[in-house]
Amino acid sequence: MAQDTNLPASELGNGMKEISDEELYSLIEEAVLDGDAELTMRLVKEALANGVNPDDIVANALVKSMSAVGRDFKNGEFYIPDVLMSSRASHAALFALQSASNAPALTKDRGVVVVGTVAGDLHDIGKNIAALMLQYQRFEVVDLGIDVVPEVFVQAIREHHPIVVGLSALLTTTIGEMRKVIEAVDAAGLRDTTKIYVSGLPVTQEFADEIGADHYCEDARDTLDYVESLVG
Ligand code: B12
Repeated sequence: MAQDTNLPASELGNGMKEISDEELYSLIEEAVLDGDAELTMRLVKEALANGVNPDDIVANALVKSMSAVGRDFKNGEFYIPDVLMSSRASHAALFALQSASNAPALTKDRGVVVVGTVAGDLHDIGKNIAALMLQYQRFEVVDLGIDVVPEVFVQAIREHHPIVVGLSALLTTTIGEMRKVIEAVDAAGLRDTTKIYVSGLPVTQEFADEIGADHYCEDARDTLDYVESLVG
């Protein structure tokens, strides 16, 4: 454990080195649930410094913690401000992962992937996790952000010639926007130039088939498998 960490000894024992990876994941998960961005960031940095694999931090701490946030929000134990605090903490973790000196993802020689959350939708945690995992596998990720209208996806395809475009939506009221993106790409004559896949909580394989998407990704791991399968 680095000396500048101000964590209570009771929380961390006598040193981070004595803490197992599992305990560390739990601490990160707890910090995200508490909405403590500073502590989350510090723990992630310490974990990286101690050689913990970034992918494992994402899978075992971040995805888990935001799923727990979702569960608590659903159960009425968390309110929007709590959710916002937790998502802020998870963003801090992603930032720490991205800026870590020992993070992989330095070369981007495997092609471009465009990602974005569709119009009307502000959810971006899942998209950011998927984007980060793709970057670790040396893909260049053009992240269009949230609330992205179809024309911006079309423009990004023209500009970046991606292998694949990943659309994200977390609301039943916004998944219809995915169809609009596919239609706009089609109308621009670009549908044959790129694959389009869809992801997010309310999205299903059936829905993906219905709107003519090339693929449905259940989670970030599935995304990697899919994109890998496209590049060979
Ligand atoms: C965090 C959150 C918020 C935060 C978002 C912060 C942010 N920066 O993202 C805030 C507070 C802003 C928010 C707002 C709202 N939310 Co909200 N939110 C959530 C919550 C709790 C967690 C979502 C999340 O981050 N999950 C964790 C990530 C890791 O999982 P994931 O997104 O599913 O992503 C995984 C896969 O889907 C996939 N994936 C996802 N996207 C992508 C993209 C690509 C390219 C790829 C490859 C993969 C991929 O990979 C990821 C990792 O495996 C969910 C509950 C839940 N159980 O999901 C509700 C939830 C999605 N929200 C909901 C609602 C209703 C709202 C609001 C309308 C609330 C309100 N009354 O204002 C607003 C809408 C705002 C808007 N216009 O978008 C509902 C949606 C219900 C529905 N049927 O539509 C949910 C399900 C909660 C609930 N049970 O009611 N929310």
